[in-house]
Amino acid sequence: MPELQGLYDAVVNGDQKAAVRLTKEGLDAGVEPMELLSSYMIPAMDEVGRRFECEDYFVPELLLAARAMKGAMELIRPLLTASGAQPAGRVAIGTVKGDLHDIGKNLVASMLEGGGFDVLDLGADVAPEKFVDAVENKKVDLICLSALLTVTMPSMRTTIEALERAGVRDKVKVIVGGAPVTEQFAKDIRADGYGENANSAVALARKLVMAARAA
Ligand code: B1M
Repeated sequence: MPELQGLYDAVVNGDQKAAVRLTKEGLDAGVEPMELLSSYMIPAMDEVGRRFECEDYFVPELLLAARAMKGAMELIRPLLTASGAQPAGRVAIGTVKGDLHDIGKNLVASMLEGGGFDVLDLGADVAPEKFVDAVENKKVDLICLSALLTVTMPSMRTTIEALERAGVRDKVKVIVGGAPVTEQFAKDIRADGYGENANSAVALARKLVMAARAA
């Protein structure tokens, strides 16, 4: 069994090569992909955030850590995605306008794919009109909005307002998530739900899409 604490250290230290090597070793030794993510990689990103807050780390260190995380995620992502014969629903996902954080959003997208959803990933810094376009032209059942900054949370509200103005709000369910987002905030902006993490986002997506189909 590889020394998995090294994976935590590799992400904290922004050492992409080591992160990729240790992830591969862990997977080869039969460690579950979710175990690598939730016990080592996500706690490592939390530690990076903590160091940034107390000014031990600055933006370059955040970027290196993100690069290490993304390198390791490239090995994990295909294992989270499964090809269901019948899609559970069609989802458009994106990080809202002004916000460049995409690691959590990518993780939610992979888990949704793994849960059998057909996922249209709109990327990061996504303008409200792009979500409106996805409802009007791509026939999505569900929109997933991610935000990591308190200053970009209002873009979630703006996106929902844009859907309302375009007259398509009742054609789609909207769920929101990301570290600063709360259940109460989701209610305040008239979202249909809040996902605390990638797993709960998939469970909620399934529940909402099934309820909409049954209605
Ligand atoms: Co930024 N950053 N960052 N950053 N960054 C945070 C978010 C911060 C908390 C760090 C800190 O101060 N402790 C802080 C935000 C403070 C705040 O607003 N409350 C911060 C800041 C301030 C900034 C800048 C402003 C820094 C600067 O320039 N001075 C700047 C903003 C740029 C911008 O977006 N306009 C900035 C930039 C960056 C980088 C680009 C360098 C890099 C991002 C690279 C990338 O994503 N491609 C970065 C990083 C890496 C972080 C931290 C360290 C890690 C984020 C991460 O990837 N976490 C972060 C500190 C932290 O989170 N601890 C920080 C791992 C990821 C798996 O978790 O994204 O939370 P997360 O996703 C989770 C859940 O939240 C949830 O599921 C996921 C899995 O459980 N989830 C959903 C997410 N979306 C969901 C959607 C759902 C449901 C669940 O349904 C739709």
